[in-house]
Amino acid sequence: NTVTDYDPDEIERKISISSAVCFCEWKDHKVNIVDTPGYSNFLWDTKASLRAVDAALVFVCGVAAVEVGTEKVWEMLEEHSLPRMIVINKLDRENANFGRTLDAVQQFFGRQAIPVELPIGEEKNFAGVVDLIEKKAFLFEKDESGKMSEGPVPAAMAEEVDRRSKELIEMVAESDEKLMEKYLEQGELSPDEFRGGLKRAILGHQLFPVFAASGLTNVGAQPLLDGMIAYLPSPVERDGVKAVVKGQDQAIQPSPDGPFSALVFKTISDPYTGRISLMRIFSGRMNPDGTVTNSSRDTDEKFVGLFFLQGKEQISAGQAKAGDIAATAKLKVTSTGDSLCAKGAGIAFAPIIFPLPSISFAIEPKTRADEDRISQATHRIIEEDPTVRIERDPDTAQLLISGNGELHVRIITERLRKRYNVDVDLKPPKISYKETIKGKADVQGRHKKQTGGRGQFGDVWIKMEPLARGKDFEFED
Ligand SMILES: Nc1nc2c(ncn2[C@@H]2O[C@H](COP(=O)(O)OP(=O)(O)OP(=O)(O)O)[C@@H](O)[C@H]2O)c(=O)[nH]1
Ligand SMILES: [Mg+2]
Repeated sequence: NTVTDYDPDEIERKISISSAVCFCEWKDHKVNIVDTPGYSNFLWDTKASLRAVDAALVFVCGVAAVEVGTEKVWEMLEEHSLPRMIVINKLDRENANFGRTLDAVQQFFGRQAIPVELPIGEEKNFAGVVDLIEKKAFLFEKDESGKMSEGPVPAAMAEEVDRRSKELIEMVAESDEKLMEKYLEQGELSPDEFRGGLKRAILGHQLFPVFAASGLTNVGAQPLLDGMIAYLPSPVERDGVKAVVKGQDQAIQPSPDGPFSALVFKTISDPYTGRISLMRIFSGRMNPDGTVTNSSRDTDEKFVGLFFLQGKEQISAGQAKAGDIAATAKLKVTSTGDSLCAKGAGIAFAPIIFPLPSISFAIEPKTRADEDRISQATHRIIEEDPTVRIERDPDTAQLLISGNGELHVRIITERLRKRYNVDVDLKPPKISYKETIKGKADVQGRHKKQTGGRGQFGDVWIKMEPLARGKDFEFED
């Protein structure tokens, strides 16, 4: 979170509010990472980010185990059919317990969540991991440097390691009929058969390998990265991405040699740099400047500048290609969810569907100056966060702000103040009560006035009854 939770609100509240992108290089591979929020108010951003990735790591706390956010994210991952790995993290904490957390994980996500590592030591003595595939131990320095050394499996763990390792082999065999036959015939699988089977089962989301780690004390990162490289799909290993090409359904093959196509999955609206569009490139290459087509809006878009993001830091890129997550600034017409492609290629990906807001407040600008600035500021906020709505209620004339929860709305109003110098009060919205006729009634009213001269007399009969819902009103004379 030190690189990706860079927003002052994230630092202050110690939670991720917005997805952020970073990358690392590991053994000749580039790993693009989108760090997504886990708190329910901000999961819309997590969902949009899933369109940009090929696999997911689900972090589960070794104390709190499966939380509401974990279950919600899991549902999204199922919906997007993404391969995933599970990391039981924070194993250094008091009361952390790998076995108990694993039980909870399996209870929610099935026995397909299968450990490929076991922790060595518990709580503050959590010192490393045993790799159940290689049957090796990796021990980490106590100084949190992350320095690692390899050694034999500790004798006290040998029995459990054998048992868990056998379970893993059986699960891999079960995931594939041919492997099962071999396993039953030979009583074992060769290392190649096993690794190939494990990778296929992970890619097909039949198995979810479970790792052990502590981010804080820097234990377990290298074996996890090795596992990611070995068992998660590289961009070219994923299936073609569904798209509409010139009106026809087609799968876009993830090749750098195809025509350029990308999906803008996020927009950052920075008061200083302006608008930054983050995109996942699905095919082809992108150079630092040029003209592409925004196929969602059927218009050309010029861009100048291409960079990779390391948290908030922009690193200029000479070229980006299929598989990359790249960014460019100051696009004119493009917003989150739009598809970009090479001119004439006509490639459009499905738009990103955002949830409707669940809570509304009335916002009242504090001064006349705040009122003057609010419209432009809210425009910038919505650019970045398409789940926020700001509109006037025609019945009460109040300006309403709607979002995905109270925290979400509060953070937006803080942003209005800090970034755009617009001070507002939040109030509960007025409710405009509406009347309807629910029952039947016959009423009569009589008017009589006789004060000399001509008298007045009126006799009114009214019959009222409801029409079917949605049929509006009908007057019969
Ligand atoms: N003891 C311990 N604390 C940790 C570890 N990893 C993270 N934390 C602490 O847990 C808190 C949350 O960590 P984050 O990395 O922000 O967690 P997150 O899953 O990104 O949270 P959201 O993005 O807000 O959902 C912070 O206070 C961290 O310092 C760990 O391995 N051990
Ligand atoms: Mg976070």
